[in-house]
Amino acid sequence: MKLFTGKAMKTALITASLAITPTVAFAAGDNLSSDDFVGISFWLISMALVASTAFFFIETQRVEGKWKTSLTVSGLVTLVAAVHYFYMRDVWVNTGDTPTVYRYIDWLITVPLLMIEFYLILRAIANVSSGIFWRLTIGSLIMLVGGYAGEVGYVNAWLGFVIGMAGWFYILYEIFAGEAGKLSAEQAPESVKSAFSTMRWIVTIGWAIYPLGYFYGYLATGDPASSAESLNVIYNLADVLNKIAFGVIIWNVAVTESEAKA
Ligand SMILES: *C/C=C(C)/C=C/C=C(C)/C=C/C1=C(C)CCCC1(C)C
Repeated sequence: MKLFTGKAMKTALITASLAITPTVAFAAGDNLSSDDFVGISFWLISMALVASTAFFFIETQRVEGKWKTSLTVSGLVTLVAAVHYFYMRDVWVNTGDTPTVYRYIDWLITVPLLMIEFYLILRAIANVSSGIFWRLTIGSLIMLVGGYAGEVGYVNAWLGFVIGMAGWFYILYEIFAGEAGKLSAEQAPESVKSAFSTMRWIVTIGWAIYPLGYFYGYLATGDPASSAESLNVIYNLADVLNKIAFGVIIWNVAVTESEAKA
């Protein structure tokens, strides 16, 4: 079954470009100064996210039916992030402030979508209980709500950090030692096993960058202006790995598995 026919594909692409265009225009009044490296990193990454979105959506045409959903979700992650990057870039360029609220809105949507990817790639190869999906979603919510409450000062910065870490460890437990980890080890073909394993290392190493950013931004003592700069650069680079590279791994396994069947 073809999930995206030629027409549906065009509609999806047009919708995506429509979603993006007004936000691009919205940025037109700004002057990005040539020594604002944090601002430049916001620009570079927003463009990379747009390009990745187009790539993932177009490549859904190339893979077998059951892999199309995974690729579509990768494209949604980069699309949602691209739009947030336009707003974040404007906040940064205009005010020099850290766009915390946009980051967390972005994470609130993209992190659960990234978690769904683990569920989807397992579902493409085995019978999977919805418990995996719920546990990963709940872990993400605890992680993000804890971090947000700490960053904006609803709770003590350390308390927010500890709650956030607990949510993240819960996710790691599920994908390494819990039902999801066991399923991949016992039932997945080689290519899926290897993708699953790379994905969970991204969630371990790549995701560790965010609590480090939080630590240097809020818990370590230092000059507040320079820690705002490092916080944003660190988060921006982390997103390249955790959103774009993560999507590319899924794209790779989807293409490999589809071509093996063909
Ligand atoms: C695309 C965006 C992603 C993958 C964002 C991930 C965010 C995190 C892994 C955040 C983790 C945090 C903790 C583990 C502790 C508390 C503070 C957070 C929210 C920064």
